[in-house]
Amino acid sequence: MIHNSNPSSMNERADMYPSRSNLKAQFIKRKEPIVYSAPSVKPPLDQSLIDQYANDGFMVVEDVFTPEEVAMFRRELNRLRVDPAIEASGETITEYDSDEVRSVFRIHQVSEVFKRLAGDPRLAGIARYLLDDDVYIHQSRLNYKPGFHGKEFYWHSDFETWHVEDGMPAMRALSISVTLTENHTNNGPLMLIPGSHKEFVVCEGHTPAEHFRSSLKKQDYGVPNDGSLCELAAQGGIFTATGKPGSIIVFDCNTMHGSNSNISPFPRSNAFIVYNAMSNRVGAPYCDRSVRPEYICSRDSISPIATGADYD
Ligand code: 6CS
Ligand code: FE
Repeated sequence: MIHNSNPSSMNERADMYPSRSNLKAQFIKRKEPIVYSAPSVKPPLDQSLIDQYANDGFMVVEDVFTPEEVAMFRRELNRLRVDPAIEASGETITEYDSDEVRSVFRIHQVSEVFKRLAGDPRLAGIARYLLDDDVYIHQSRLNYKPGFHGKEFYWHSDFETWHVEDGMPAMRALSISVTLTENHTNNGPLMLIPGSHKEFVVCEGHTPAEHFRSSLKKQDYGVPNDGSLCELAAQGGIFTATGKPGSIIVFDCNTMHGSNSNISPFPRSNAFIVYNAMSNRVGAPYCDRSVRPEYICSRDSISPIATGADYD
């Protein structure tokens, strides 16, 4: 695999991570830190977890939320799945081969429960520490992955999509996935490739118009080719993130991840909150397509999230 440390820019703006252009699949060494806070700053979690995050690109923390909080999240999960206002808005994403609900986006705006979750210091505090900046919600969603019918999320780097299609300049964002049902080996848990966050994987092909209409159901562009994946997996292996309800999986924007279809009877439903640094606000897409809608990528509603205390 070619390692190109200084690719030609495809846009007038310095595009240090061009992808889906005429470049062949290749790796570009990550330029940014992973943990932005200085070592002298006391982390909100055990240092061993921070070290794991820096090295692997993710960490799993169990028992973050109580069973009562999880029960509240589950009630809201079920309410939003059939919320007529959301369905009427056209923002509900269904599976490509059924009417089963796959994802509901911008839950931090349509739900008081998940707005509080997004601002909860147990999440936002971790994001602020790792990104060493005020943060805003770039995207939030519920991925339902229902029993029997929940389809896969093919391997991808979120940053590759957020850079190319949303104009996110640098790797200074992360996702926190909150497990709302048991995530076990049989119901399509998140799989991550340790160490993959250190290489930007250039993807081949061009971004179709209104790509989100298909990519959120089944992603065929902005995915690494087999050679790139073989190399990453050979280096880092594949980690399967299992956890009881109320756990969190924190992963860097550039960590390669995916999840298999769920043919078990047990749903694997998680909430995802994506925190972006205020200094890394999205701009014009790096691809020659129009911007994605607000429910997928915050653009008009960018403001630092208040601390949890402001939600009391
Ligand atoms: O396009 C996006 O922003 C979404 N796609 C995937 C597969 N993960 C990140 C995000 O939800
Ligand atoms: Fe993703």
